[in-house]
Amino acid sequence: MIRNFLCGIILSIFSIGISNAQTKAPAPCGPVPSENQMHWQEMEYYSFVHFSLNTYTNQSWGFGNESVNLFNPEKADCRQWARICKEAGMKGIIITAKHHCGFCLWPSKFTEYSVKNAPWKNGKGDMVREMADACKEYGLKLGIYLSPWDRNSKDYGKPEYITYFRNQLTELLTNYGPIFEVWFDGANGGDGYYGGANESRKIDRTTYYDWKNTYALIRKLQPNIVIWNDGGDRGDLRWVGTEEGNVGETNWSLLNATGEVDWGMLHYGLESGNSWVPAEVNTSIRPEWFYHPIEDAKVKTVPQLMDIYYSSIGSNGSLLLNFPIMPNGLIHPNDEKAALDFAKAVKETFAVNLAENKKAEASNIRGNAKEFGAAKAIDNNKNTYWATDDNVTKASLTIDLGKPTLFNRFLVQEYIRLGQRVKAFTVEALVEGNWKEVAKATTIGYKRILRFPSIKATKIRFSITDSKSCSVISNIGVYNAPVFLNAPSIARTQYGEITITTNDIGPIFYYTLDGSEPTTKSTIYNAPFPADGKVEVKAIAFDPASGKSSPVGREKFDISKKDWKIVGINDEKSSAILDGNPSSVWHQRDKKMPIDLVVDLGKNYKVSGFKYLPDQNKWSSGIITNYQFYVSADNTEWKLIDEGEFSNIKNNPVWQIKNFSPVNARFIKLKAIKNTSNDDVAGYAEIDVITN
Ligand code: FUL
Repeated sequence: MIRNFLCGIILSIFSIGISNAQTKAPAPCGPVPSENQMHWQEMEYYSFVHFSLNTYTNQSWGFGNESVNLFNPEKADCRQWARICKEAGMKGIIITAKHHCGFCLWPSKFTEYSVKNAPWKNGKGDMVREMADACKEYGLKLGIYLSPWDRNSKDYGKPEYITYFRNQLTELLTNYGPIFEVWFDGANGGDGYYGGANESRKIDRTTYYDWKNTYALIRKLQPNIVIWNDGGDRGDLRWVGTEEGNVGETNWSLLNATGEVDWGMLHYGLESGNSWVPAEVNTSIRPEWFYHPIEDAKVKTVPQLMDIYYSSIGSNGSLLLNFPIMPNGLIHPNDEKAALDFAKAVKETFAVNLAENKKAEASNIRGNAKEFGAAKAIDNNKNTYWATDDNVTKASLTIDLGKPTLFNRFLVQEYIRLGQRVKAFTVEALVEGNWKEVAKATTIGYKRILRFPSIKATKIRFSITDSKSCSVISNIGVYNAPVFLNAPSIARTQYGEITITTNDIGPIFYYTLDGSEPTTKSTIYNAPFPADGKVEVKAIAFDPASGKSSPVGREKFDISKKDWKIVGINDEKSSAILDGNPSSVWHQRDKKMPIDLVVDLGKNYKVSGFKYLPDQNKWSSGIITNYQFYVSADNTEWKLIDEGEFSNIKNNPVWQIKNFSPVNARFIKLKAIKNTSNDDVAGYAEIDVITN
């Protein structure tokens, strides 16, 4: 007996020895990341800072004629930005060295439109230098945003501009140490100052910048860099087609090296792609990219940021989260708090991997070799992996948690140095002897995290149900995340009825109408209630089971819309414009641009601004980019009060808010001059006014 046992041990040691000696690692499957892409992917989370002349003009995009004299951030402190990013768990910062307006945050030798002519530090300042130094001090990597579109340059649109652009790139990539990423915004060409020409200039973005040679220059100057470009010209990283903070549920890190890239490919990647082009999810901590004081109460909440976390880092993407810098040169305390609370929530969520070094077995192990065994997926070592035999594309791995354990998150990583393979997988839990599916998904890639309601189970089974090739899984994590409730949404109908809602299941709401912060002692919400006229509603969601409250949701409503009427339109569906519901929309499709929308406010008001919310649907149309705003006392004589553009409205279709000196108005007219698709459709989710 003992002899047999010993023989068994000797035999199995021998066979492991043989299989180890014979078992080769899997061959790469399709394209694989470069070393630079690999380093970038492992950074996972880093920030954008948006700072330029727009910060002083309350604009999203500068026209290019704004005065350099505006730039005087009296407290500018890149060390504050770096400290916050570091404490928030970020690994780098990308600074808007030059945004579309052309103003340079460094003293470029090639233009006068820069900090060297600004009052800040008497023209001796260099914000890119200060950023580089602060990054170094805090152990962060530095990235550069350089807008290809330059609305100030007289040469924009001509061949000379390419030399100018490359000269600026050379300055930035030579004088500020190692740069981890360079970011080329996709907004290109249109109206601008252009050295005084004040005209519209169009370029062909596929040929104008001669990216091939521009990329060669970049790689020569910074061999370890990754290049971001928004699709057409393949860099190392791709845009995900939205600025809302999410990538597709299916997310291949692949595209074709050449050819068109449509929205679907940006969002989902391309399963058959012949080039490694992973997704970077860029979004702002506030609705807009640049600082607007009106958004101080619109900073994303922890649950919103957690959602973004799962839809970016948890969906095989990286997360590039933006901080708008205030005119004084600092990050606003609300943004700092949100970023640090978010970091704390992430830390709490992933504090204990309940699967680490537990007992694990797999349905197939490559060559039966220990070095490819199930344990390699839960050994907390990113360089080892569980792999199956070459022909095995369906396989499962079961982890024994030892005792009934509560969990609600599943994390899995492929060893992407050998390519991305998995097309579909499921997660099951063993509850009282029965397997129950708790989650399923498609792709994995570098990292995939699934959420599901808490479940108590003794075992967890991860099954790959479809794959391009054998599986190569480097890491699995099982976690029990705390509850984070979303701030409730607050809406008001045209007739003054307030509704409070949430996507979370189960919580109750408390609210205030007097501006005070709501608590569980405030008024409880049972049903929609009337609150017309100017009022600020603040509400929290409260989960009685966990005793946790959500962040405060708040909405400020202006004058009553009860007596408002849309003038000259006979379609009753047009009431969607005033119904207070951001998801309902109405379009004018039977006219030629410019297209007017006239609203009768019912009586005379002192109006000091207006608000426009475009169509919020994914395949939206009629998004107005250029407008004129008129007022009238009698719907006959109109006075032009404001005109301009809703910058960046296509990528970021948030409320567009325009302020002006107060005027008397009984009728208002929003004239749509142009939309994002250059056709004759004007769409409106909501219209509102701001009164004194
Ligand atoms: C967009 C730009 O137009 C915005 O202003 C912002 O810089 C964002 C990151 O990219 O396309």
